[in-house]
Amino acid sequence: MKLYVAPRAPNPRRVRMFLAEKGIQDLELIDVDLNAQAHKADAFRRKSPLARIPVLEFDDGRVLSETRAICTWFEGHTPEPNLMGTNAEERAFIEMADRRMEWYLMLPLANAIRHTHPGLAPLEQPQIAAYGESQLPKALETAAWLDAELQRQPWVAGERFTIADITAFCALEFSRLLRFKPAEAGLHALQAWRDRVAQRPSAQVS
Ligand SMILES: N[C@@H](CCC(=O)N[C@@H](CS)C(=O)NCC(=O)O)C(=O)O
Repeated sequence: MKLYVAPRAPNPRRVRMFLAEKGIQDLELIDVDLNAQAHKADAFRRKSPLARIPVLEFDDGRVLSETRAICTWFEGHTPEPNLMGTNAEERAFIEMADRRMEWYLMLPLANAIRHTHPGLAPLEQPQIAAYGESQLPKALETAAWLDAELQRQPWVAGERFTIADITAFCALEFSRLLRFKPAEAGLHALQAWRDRVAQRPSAQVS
């Protein structure tokens, strides 16, 4: 199996962190040079028609993209440690938490960066600075809500570490490009949670 990734890109990082949590190492990692637009070349579009990574390519030629779908595949084939829920009840609540992190934290943060940071200009054309600036307060609103959640519970989805923590962590790490630090915004529970996740061996992948 081959996993197409790019250093510092948050979605490939989510998959790599998920794999590290599960101790899965038996797959080939292939770096895609996003700045050089390698993901938009015809050869790569045959694997990922919407020119996005991460992409998982099976030995039989099938290709799976979308971070959550890739994680679902690995969760099914390597169930322990469980990161996505052990029964329908838990799966639904963890998915809710994960999608909240994806849509209301990662997406506005990513758009804030993509539309304002010169390093992201090759990927985001046109860059619309005003749009990027409008996204940061939306991400901060979610971050403030999450801070309150983390004052009541240790992890994003509740009592244990799950895929939702991985999504939130990768989003926050990417936001360091904006020099965003939760503690400086008064979000101390979020900062403490971030620092705890950063101690995990899986957080070392980038
Ligand atoms: N919904 C997709 C998002 C994938 C995505 O946007 N990946 C970024 C890297 S983090 C990418 O491929 N960007 C290429 C581009 O913007 O042209 C997922 O969950 O995997």
